Amino acid sequence: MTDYAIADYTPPKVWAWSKPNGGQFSNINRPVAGATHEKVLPVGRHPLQLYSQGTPNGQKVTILLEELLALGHSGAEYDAWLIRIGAGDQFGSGFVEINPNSKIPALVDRSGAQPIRVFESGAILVYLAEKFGAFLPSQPQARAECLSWLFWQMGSAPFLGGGFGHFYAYAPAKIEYAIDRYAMETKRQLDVLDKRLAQSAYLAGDEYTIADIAVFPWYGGMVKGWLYNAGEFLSVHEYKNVLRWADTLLARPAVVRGRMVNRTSGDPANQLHERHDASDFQTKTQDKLVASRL
Ligand SMILES: N[C@@H](CCC(=O)N[C@@H](CS)C(=O)NCC(=O)O)C(=O)O
Repeated sequence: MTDYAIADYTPPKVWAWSKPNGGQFSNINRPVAGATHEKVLPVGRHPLQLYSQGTPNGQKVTILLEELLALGHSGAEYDAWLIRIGAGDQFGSGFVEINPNSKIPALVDRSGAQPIRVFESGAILVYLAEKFGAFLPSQPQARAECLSWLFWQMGSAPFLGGGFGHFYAYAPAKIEYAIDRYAMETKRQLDVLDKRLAQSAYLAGDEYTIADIAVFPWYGGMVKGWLYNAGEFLSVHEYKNVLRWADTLLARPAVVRGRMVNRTSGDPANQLHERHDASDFQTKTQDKLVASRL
């Protein structure tokens, strides 16, 4: 027996896709993979072509690209094209060719003889860090620590986003059992990070790495109260080391720029829907584009 109020549901013998589930994003959820329509992806002039949206998963890649450019790696110049996931752009044939999983972010490196596609944000971060020899330590212990936290993020964030965020903010009903389960797990994960960041400045040790870049948009965003309007609910002020670390990252201009790229929500001054040139941050944010049309 349980104390939770849970609606009765007896699963049928075989599940069938009979109706949209009613949650936010139910219009793009399907039980099958593959393209729904023909759509060739645009290609810009830079060596790297990014197809993404400025969600936490998308921000990881744009933050790293901006950090690489800030270090002077001109080979990291990129075109960032907007894939509007709410409109189903991730199911266009061109996008599915570069990511059969139909999720942003996806990258094509056109700097060599043959284009190289990379999907999954963790794979993209490792690919770029190795290509430019930056933000991924070479010393075995620091490298192992960096990759451990990087893969921790890949395995953990779906519980924060797909679990907690979904049931707290997006599901058509507030289900106590589900919210309780994922709030508990999200708080446990924040405590894992808080204890780690009590020991060292960054996740892999003294050095800022792709592990920090991967974890920040999710867990930094959570302690800053940016995700799901859930800061108070999860008492995020308790995670003082995570907050200190998030503020350290936020003081980096590349992090600020990376958070703006392909972003379609929030303050228009912080939304740069597409980035094709470094000057776009000054001239093409949504506030400026809208003002120039008036
Ligand atoms: N594990 C993937 C997750 C990517 C992901 O979930 N992307 C979301 C946006 S944050 C998406 O594209 N959703 C569209 C959909 O599910 O159709 C990664 O790290 O790249």
